[in-house]
Amino acid sequence: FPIGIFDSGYGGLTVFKEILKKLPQYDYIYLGDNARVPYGNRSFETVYQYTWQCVQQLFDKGCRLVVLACNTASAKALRSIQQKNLPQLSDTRRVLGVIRPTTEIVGDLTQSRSVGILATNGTVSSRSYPIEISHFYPDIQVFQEACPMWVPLVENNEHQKPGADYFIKQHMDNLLNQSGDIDTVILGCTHYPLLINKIMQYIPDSIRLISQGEIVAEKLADYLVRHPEIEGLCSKNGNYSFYTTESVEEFDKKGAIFFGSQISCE
Ligand code: DGN
Repeated sequence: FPIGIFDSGYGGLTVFKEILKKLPQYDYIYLGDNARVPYGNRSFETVYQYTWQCVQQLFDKGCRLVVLACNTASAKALRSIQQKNLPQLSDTRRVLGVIRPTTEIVGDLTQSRSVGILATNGTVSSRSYPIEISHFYPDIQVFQEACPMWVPLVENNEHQKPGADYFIKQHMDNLLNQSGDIDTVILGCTHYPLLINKIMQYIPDSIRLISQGEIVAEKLADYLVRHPEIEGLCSKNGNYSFYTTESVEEFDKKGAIFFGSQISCE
């Protein structure tokens, strides 16, 4: 069976790209819910409904393991899917998110024990990052900043233009003004790795920026080693395909910006 990768749109392609680099031997199906993106400002119930519908689509296409390569969906839908939906299914299905893998390693990265989170409104208001980090590392202080303008900047391909600087500086100032001790900042949204060069212009060199793609890929590889009963279900032909709930032409065009190479979507 292929491994499913879900995102509200294009953003998860930044994660999928790294998963493919690390684990090229498996088959994958990527699904972007571009018809209903962005999820960032939607309620818990709506994000849960949309995410579960898409996960079911991936199950219908044969996936037994699905990665929610979206922070907002991981923050607002993952727990309900794991606790409510999966136990009702007759066979083994697993759904994983991107927040847990990132929070697990943050304690190894920060010296000052002060960590910043940049994310959508939805992820910030869910408090998933501070809650998860406090489970693993009760000594770490977490400071959050929601950056609602950043996803539209990237989606409209404006993120490398001068207009983007205003919004990037504003949010970096807001985050760093919360504490002078922050030495590690997590890019807690799939779109933000595309802003990394600009973000670096507005922070001191001493601050480390963490993109999730590689971390999620690394943790997925670990997961498959630790769960041979799931790994054994995954087909290994190195094939992958893309699906969107919106325009195929648009996905091929914009998706390539996130994925870094040509896409042919269904
Ligand atoms: N993929 C979403 C996330 O990582 O939070 C960003 C896009 C969105 O739905 N707002």
